[in-house]
Amino acid sequence: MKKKTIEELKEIAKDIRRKVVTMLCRAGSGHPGGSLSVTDFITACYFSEMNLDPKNPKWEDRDRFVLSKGHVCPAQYAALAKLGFFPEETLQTLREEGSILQGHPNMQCPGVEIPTGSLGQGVACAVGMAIALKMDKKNSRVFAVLGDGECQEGEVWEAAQTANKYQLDNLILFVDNNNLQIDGTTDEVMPNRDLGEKFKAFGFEIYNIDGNDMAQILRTLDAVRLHSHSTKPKCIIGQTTKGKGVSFMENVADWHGVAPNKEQCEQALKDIDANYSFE
Ligand SMILES: Cc1ncc(C[n+]2csc(CCOP(=O)(O)OP(=O)(O)O)c2C)c(N)n1
Ligand SMILES: [Mg+2]
Repeated sequence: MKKKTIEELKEIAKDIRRKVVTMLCRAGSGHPGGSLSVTDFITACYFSEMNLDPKNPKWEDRDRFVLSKGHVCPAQYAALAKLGFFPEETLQTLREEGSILQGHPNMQCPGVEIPTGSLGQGVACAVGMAIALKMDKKNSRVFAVLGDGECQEGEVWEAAQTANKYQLDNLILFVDNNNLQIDGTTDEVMPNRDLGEKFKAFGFEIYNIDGNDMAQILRTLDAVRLHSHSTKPKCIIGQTTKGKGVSFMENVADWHGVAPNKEQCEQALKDIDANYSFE
């Protein structure tokens, strides 16, 4: 596949944001804030970095993507549909009974590797996948996305210890560091600053970036792939904005798990089209 330009990837991210707000508005429920903060990283992974075959989702040599903060699956679903894992019309069935697109990802959805939603579990599964790939002498890599609030879960650190023990250089974590969780800032609820230092202490190679800057994300993924010669597992700490790209959602904790109504959706689409808060 021809490498996409930064501008093309930004356009894809924009379209994913549009799809996220439209899907949530239609469903009347879901999690916009954390879906919009992680959209740029998801776009870079799916449309530039990972080896996948949408026509053969279980291809043995594929890279694995684990959305450990599973509540933001609308962004993942939009990416999978755009790639052709399933028809784009299916996005309109988000959260309907019987749909393959439930409020948290499950394996009825082509491209989903493991059901997630119980915070902390996805990253532990990602570690298991990375170990299995090494045992099978595969070159595939595992990309896992965590929330900063999720990093309050003990299981995250059990997984991190294990990744260090087995020197899982095929594991790339992305922490979507948007400083907010379900009902407030991480500082208010359970302070856990300096996540980079914490993962470093657990044996990871750390990359601190602006997680909503496509150019920085791509440079970092290049650096991980081309220039990292250590056997350490990798962790990208992406500083992001919850609700990124929608004026009235940015940095507002209340937009964690509420869907926009029709008028709000229209405004959100206008903001996204106008590249609100992007240069
Ligand atoms: C084990 C577990 N406890 C609680 C929840 C409820 N819950 C869903 S999202 C969320 C906040 C997550 O915050 P963060 O990881 O920062 O994700 P963000 O939405 O900010 O991206 C919580 C507590 C859950 N899904 N799993
Ligand atoms: Mg958060």
